[in-house]
Amino acid sequence: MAGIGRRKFIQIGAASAGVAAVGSGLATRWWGLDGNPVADPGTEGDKVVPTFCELCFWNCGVLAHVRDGKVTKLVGNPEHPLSKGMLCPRGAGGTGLLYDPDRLKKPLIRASKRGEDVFQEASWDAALNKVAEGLLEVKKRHGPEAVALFNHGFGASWFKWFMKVWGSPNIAAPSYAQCRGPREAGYSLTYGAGVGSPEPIDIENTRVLTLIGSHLGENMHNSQVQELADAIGKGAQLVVVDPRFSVAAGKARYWLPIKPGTDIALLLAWMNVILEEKRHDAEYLAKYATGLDELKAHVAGKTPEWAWPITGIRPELIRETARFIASARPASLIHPGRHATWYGDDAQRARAMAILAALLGSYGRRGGYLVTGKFPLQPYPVKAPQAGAHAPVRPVADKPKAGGFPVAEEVLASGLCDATKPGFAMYDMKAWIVYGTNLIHTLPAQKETIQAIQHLDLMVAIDVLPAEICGWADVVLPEATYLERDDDLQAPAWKTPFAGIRQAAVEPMYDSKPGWWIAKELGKKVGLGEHFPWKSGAEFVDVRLEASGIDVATMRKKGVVLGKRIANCEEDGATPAIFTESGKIELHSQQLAKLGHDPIPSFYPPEEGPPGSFRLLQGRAPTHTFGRTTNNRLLAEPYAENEVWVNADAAQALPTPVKNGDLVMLVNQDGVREGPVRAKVTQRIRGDCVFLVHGFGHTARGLRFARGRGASTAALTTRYKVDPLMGGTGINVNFVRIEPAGRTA
Ligand SMILES: Nc1nc2c(c(=O)[nH]1)N[C@H]1C(S)=C(S)[C@@H](COP(=O)(O)OP(=O)(O)OC[C@H]3O[C@@H](n4cnc5c(=O)[nH]c(N)nc54)[C@H](O)[C@@H]3O)O[C@H]1N2
Ligand SMILES: Nc1nc2c(c(=O)[nH]1)N[C@H]1C(S)=C(S)[C@@H](COP(=O)(O)OP(=O)(O)OC[C@H]3O[C@@H](n4cnc5c(=O)[nH]c(N)nc54)[C@H](O)[C@@H]3O)O[C@H]1N2
Ligand code: SF4
Ligand SMILES: [Mo]
Repeated sequence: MAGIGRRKFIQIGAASAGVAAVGSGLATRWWGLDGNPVADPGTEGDKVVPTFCELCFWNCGVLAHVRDGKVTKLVGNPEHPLSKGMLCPRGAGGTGLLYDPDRLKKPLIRASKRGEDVFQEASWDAALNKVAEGLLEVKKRHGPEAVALFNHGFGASWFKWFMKVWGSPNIAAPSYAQCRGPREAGYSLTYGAGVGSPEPIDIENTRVLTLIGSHLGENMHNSQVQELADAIGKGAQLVVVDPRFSVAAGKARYWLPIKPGTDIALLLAWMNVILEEKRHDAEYLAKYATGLDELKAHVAGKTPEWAWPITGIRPELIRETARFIASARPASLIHPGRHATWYGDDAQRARAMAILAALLGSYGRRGGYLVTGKFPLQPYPVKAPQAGAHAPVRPVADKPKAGGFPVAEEVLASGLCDATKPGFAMYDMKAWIVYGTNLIHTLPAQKETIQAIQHLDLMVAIDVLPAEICGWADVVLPEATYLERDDDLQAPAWKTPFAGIRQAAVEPMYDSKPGWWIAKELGKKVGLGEHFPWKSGAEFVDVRLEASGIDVATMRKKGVVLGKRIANCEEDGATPAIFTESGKIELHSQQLAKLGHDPIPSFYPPEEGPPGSFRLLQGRAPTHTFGRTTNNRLLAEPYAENEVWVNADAAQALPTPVKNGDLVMLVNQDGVREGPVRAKVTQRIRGDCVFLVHGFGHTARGLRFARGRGASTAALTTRYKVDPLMGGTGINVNFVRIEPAGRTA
């Protein structure tokens, strides 16, 4: 990858363009992937096909250049609001997935014990027959609801429809209980609506941006990083709260190296200063909020001096930053974060952030939280399941028998996994369909996931790569990648409503098939064919476009249509989107009081680890998305394996001191050993924690490139702490010792 270093990707500077996003190809030479030599990913195509990206879940608009039936380069669609002409490095490297020589090529049927990863190739007919027979058997014995769908990614829509007509409500994505669920709950309790994705925040126009762990710049959600660069270019200031000196911290006016797990104390102290010094937006709160008196009383003693020994942040710095944050209101944005499952008290931390945002009057105001809208699209005319025929009868099985998780608004993936082990829920799961999620690396406590899988009668994995989860499946179905398939239309809520199209740039390689086809054929085989009337993915989309009054040819040529601009903030004439029962922003939550939970967040100290251990923190690298890109040879060039960040003084004080670049083993509190992994010895992290990028340390034998590279955060995450409000699984409760590589336990 001549000419492109890591630095170039992660720069967030005054220069407004460029940032994280790269407009053109990644490399300047040919790169060979076994039998799939691909032209220089900078080569212009003789055909350009607009579509949208699936290297992560942001779904940016892409222009795919095609020459001689091969995708040569991927660039951002300038008309698409999420990419604005630029892709992040992962999106630009999408051909590394399309031409990955390790892709799943044919359907596979298990030929040995579960988990041994031994399969026989099969025809689609044979593989789908096996799935259909298994599903019908489960339905006969245990009811349709005993089938669960785990899914992540845009292409899952076809399989969600399958589940709907099949008659099971047990559909979960790990992006709720393992990711943004606590945030959604915290904001919902406060404003009556969760944040959603893409986040409706106005980074572009903010004057002070406060990041509480959200490591933008490493976390590469494209438009957010572009807006961040623009904002910095226009003089916006950053306050970064992170135990680690993140990329964003490098651009910040203030870095608060907080003791992990103590953010609620800092947030309460900030509120204390803002309220005591009357720096809050009293007029806004009088108009829109309730519970200010209770909040004032609650934070009265929570002074910066109180928070100091808890957080490790000096009182003067807490005061100064509180004043600084308040000085920019309402264009002072407390970023809501995204991956919030950290310590098990996460919904309350998110609520504290939501309350602080309200004190600043930034919810519904320019530079804060915006009002967004969806492009109105007509559905494809499908025959809906009839109540009593196949519509689900039993409720979702993700909650414990005894009740619990009163404010969960989506299905918990971890809850469905629990419900597969007998005795947890009102009924057990007997079959899993797993679409685009590598549950072995994604749910905490791998042993529990595997235990659950061993209770199943049938497990089907639909994937593009032979990920760990495929190794545990009975049947593996190879999906065509996003560049080879048509999918449904996208129309997320956004500042300007828009609709985008995914269309195949090239034919599916090998014997892979698009999701619309797999779901339809499976539907036919289980006797539900009438509910899958579409002729193809493209026909499905065209019918929707026509019914919605959108010109098909224009959409297919441009890739995106923009809706009417809407008023996004109070300054434009919109009212803040408050949907609580009281109709007000609930600084004090009646709902939580009734449920017997703290109506205003309180700080409880996180449990400490064993002596001599470090708390394990996890995050992202700019060129990777979890484990889904770590086998992508193109994206591995700048970052092929993760490294463990260790504080320099702490590394020196270890029984066997560790130098930068040394190979070490990580041993967690339950004796799990991971590595060898290189140590990044640095002053950029506190001494009580270490940091690893998630997604490495693969064990699947088919991932010939990624296997064995780096250390697996998933393997080290043997413990998790469940959020009592919504069931999220906090993972920052694991601790590791650092040992020299080579020493055996
Ligand atoms: N230990 C630990 N666990 C975590 C996290 C963490 O930081 N640490 N992060 C959490 C977060 S924030 C999230 S959102 C989740 C994400 O977790 P997942 O959604 O499981 O994401 P990946 O691990 O990337 O797995 C995606 C799978 O989809 C496959 N895939 C990729 N593209 C396609 C496609 O087009 N079609 C199909 N059918 N399959 C495809 C990939 O090969 C891979 O097997 O993990 C959570 N779990
Ligand atoms: N390149 C890239 N970008 C991505 C993704 C990806 O896989 N790759 N995934 C996307 C997805 S699905 C998600 S959910 C987001 C995740 O990205 P974020 O929402 O930013 O969430 P995390 O990954 O949990 O954040 C990790 C940061 O939190 C810090 N941290 C850890 N513990 C604490 C603490 O107690 N307090 C504070 N204040 N900080 C702490 C860590 O040091 C690290 O810098 O990224 C998205 N963007
Ligand atoms: S942020 Fe990057 S990886 Fe995610 S959809 Fe956009 S270009 Fe693709
Ligand atoms: Mo996530």
